[in-house]
Amino acid sequence: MKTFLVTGAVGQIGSELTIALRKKYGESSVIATDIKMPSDPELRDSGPFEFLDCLDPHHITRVMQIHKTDTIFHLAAILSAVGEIKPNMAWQVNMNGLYNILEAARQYKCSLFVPSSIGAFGRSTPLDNTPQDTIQRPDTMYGVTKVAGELLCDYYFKRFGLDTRGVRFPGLISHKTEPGGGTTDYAVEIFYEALKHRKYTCYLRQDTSLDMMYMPDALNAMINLMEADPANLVHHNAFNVTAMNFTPADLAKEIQKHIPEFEIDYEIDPVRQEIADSWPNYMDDSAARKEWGWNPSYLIETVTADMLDQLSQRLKLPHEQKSR
Ligand code: NAD
Ligand code: AKB
Repeated sequence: MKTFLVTGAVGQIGSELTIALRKKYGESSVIATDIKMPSDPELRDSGPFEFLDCLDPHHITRVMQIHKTDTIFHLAAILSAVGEIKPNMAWQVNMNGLYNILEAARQYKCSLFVPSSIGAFGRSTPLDNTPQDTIQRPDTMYGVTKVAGELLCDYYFKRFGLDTRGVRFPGLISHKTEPGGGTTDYAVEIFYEALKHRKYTCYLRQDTSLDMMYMPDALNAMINLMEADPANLVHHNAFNVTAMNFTPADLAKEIQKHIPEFEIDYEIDPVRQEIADSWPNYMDDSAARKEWGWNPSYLIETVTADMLDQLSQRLKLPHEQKSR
């Protein structure tokens, strides 16, 4: 029986990945870890949880030894917008935390999944149909740590034969756990505000095009890549993956199909707008499709319908406020 360890398991991705792994591989096989205790009862009660700071290398190896870990999903990180407010913390967690995890994975011969991001690109990257292998000179601390992380994971694969794998995720949309301080968070916030107030003030310009993905597709990407036959992988880390791209105006229009009175206006946050303008409009993800069969299911129409449906049930909004 394989044992999985998830760092940052209380975050937007980890809270759903942990449950998905427990459903697939068994509840006791997945050790959720974070520096925050889980408040979601499903996450808290469905399997083991360990308090684990990825900045403490001895604690990482102790937890791995106790649980005889085979595979790590390393999700502990500081996202782009918070990273610009706290660049020092972003460096500490995203670089030193990753280094500690790589060393522990090397010591215990584990497979390791590490997500990168569209944030690993910058203004000098071709922003349309962004190639898999291209110029990467990001302007943010988040981006700097993501590029360095991609290179470090490739180094451990080439130098030590460590089975490191990863993708460059776009903005992720989900209804379970709210995002942790990124530039793409508007694409989640907008659904809460549409249901609660019929109005949303967006911090990005209406024509800001960014790649996006619904969480079920992101979970499949992580699990399928880790299960892929290594003989088929030309790349190992930082596969471009995307499912759709849209602007805030496109998403508002889609929401209006369900809530006709919904209104959007714009109050631009210069920091997040600057970041978004330096990220791809849309990426070429053909390497992921070819090497391990990446094939997303959700588009803007299906994401919008499902987000409104799931959130209106969970938020227990009065019936007349539910999406139609
Ligand atoms: P999140 O902010 O929601 O969660 C991160 C978790 O890490 C939090 O629960 C936090 O408590 C934990 N953490 C912070 N410092 C820690 C430390 N020192 N030790 C242990 N845990 C610590 O982030 P997320 O959205 O779930 O992102 C997970 C990964 O996926 C990150 O590497 C992120 O860059 C990447 N990613 C996310 C997105 C997205 O849209 N969510 C897109 C691209 C890439
Ligand atoms: C962020 O906006 O920081 C994340 C990401 C795309 O990496 N959602």
